[in-house]
Amino acid sequence: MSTEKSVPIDESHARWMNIDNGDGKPYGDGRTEKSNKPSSLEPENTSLLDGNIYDPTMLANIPWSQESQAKFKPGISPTSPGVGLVLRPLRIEDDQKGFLTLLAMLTSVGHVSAEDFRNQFEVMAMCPNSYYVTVIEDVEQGRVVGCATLIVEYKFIHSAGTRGRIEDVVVSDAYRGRQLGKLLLETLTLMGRHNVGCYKMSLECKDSLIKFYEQFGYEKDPGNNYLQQRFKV
Ligand code: 16G
Repeated sequence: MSTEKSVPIDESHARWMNIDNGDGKPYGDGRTEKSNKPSSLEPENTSLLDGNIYDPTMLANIPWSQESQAKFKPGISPTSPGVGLVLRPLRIEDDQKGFLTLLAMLTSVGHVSAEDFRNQFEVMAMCPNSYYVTVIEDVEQGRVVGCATLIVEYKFIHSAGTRGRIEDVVVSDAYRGRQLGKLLLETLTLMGRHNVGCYKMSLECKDSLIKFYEQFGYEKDPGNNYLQQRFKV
């Protein structure tokens, strides 16, 4: 996996994007009329990434060093997250495995139909190398018990660099104490830094969680603030 700043578009994503769409330009973020969607995004073609939101080999290629390993007692890793557990990209059927219920432990999920889930999944999957929605599944239970997302933004600044954001980190209450939040954070931070080549990574969190995120190198940026406004949708 490349550690260069510019992220190569892997072949499967190039096919998702249908880059060769006639005018030589890639499609946008997919929020276009259905008729404008590349044919590779039609439901029968969701198998291009075999139902995954991103290429699972990304996870096998994370440089899990001694330093990372030292943070976990007992030792776990992206490829070995614990007995009966698998760490993997979000899959198109994960709404059936409690993914949305898990997110509801973080914030309001609202009404998301099966079609809404699928549409949103496909929009994300066709943005190349951008939405690394990652889950931990309890395979025996067939339930998603933890999740976190690395979102990559493409910039003109910083030598046309990339910035990573960690979003929507949740571990089911029943699985607390198994280092799963730590595992997700270490995995996605390494992925953003080494595999994607982000020049910066950031996240938003409550005061009570600052200590937790500091373990992975995140720190307050004195003089900079997080501003927001909210809209009724
Ligand atoms: C937290 C999450 C953020 C999520 C937000 C939802 C992390 C690191 N931060 O800030 O990703 O989007 O909560 O809260 O997981 P909201 O519904 O109030 O925006």
